[in-house]
Amino acid sequence: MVGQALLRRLANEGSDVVTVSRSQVDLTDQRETEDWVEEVRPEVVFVAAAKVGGILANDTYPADFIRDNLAISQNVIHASYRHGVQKLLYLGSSCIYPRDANQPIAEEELLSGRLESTNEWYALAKIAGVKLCQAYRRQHGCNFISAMPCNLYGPGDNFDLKSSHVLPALIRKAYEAKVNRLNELHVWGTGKARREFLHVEDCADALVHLIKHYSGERHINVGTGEDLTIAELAGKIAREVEFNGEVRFDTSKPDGTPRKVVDVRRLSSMGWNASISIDEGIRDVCRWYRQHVAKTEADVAYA
Ligand code: GFB
Repeated sequence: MVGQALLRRLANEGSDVVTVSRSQVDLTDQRETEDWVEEVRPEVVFVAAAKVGGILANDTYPADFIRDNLAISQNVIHASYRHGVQKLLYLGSSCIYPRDANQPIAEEELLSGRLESTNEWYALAKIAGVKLCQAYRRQHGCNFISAMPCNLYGPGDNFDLKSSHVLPALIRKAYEAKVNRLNELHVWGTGKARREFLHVEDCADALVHLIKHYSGERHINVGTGEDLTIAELAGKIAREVEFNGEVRFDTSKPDGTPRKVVDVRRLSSMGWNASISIDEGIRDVCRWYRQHVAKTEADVAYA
């Protein structure tokens, strides 16, 4: 999702953009990654590739999340160093911060406390990626930077209910409930957990801003600086989809981190702020979902 958004964003920059699909190069494979970077010799690299998923996927497949993400980070960063990449931006996630970090979470909170147990494997791999960038900068003088976005969403998101994040999951559930004339929308957890959501087009724009204007060792938060409860999010999605039934909370499912809203003052002081509101973003993704994912006749009729 981030890679596709970056391609759309970079189309306005006049850059020669090179990509490679997962079927052609497995970034968890050191040899394949090194060979590809050596052949292409990019000047700039965005490391948006990762194994990602929502709370359930993270909790169910800890080995995949830590192994694949460590391997991708190490292979891409080392190959970029070996083959003279001039600038690299590594994408992390706000889940790298301690579960009970002070809110809004400033960059300095990294490694100040215990991680959230549902995603500590993914978080550890992402922290290692940030540290790799810092270490290659210190030892080899590489201009490698890191960005920590909050929860991302947008066109091209994953709508599979077992592996998706909350926003696409609730859009799908609300549509299916509406189309099948169900009375209830099932939301995991208590609904009280708070999350910050950034539209992927905003994220891509921020990443391009950072690659142009930032060259420091410190990772930089990327977000809107505003959050809402999962119950409020479910309400907004239900209204957008015109689902008029009841929202039910399944407290047998975990809430995860109680709150993670990032402090965006550093990025803001560099001249970048998010521009897509959560309401506009939900509308945009619902439209995208109707056009690209909803396939049943009833869905098409509703669209
Ligand atoms: O988006 P999500 O899976 O990821 O869940 P995290 C956010 C909140 O939404 C949790 C609740 O409190 C979930 O219990 N939720 C309610 C749901 N209904 C649903 C649903 O149908 N599906 C999902 N998926 N959640 C992930 C991390 O954490 O965030 C990753 O596991 C990564 O490592 C990513 O950092 C951005 O925000 O809890």
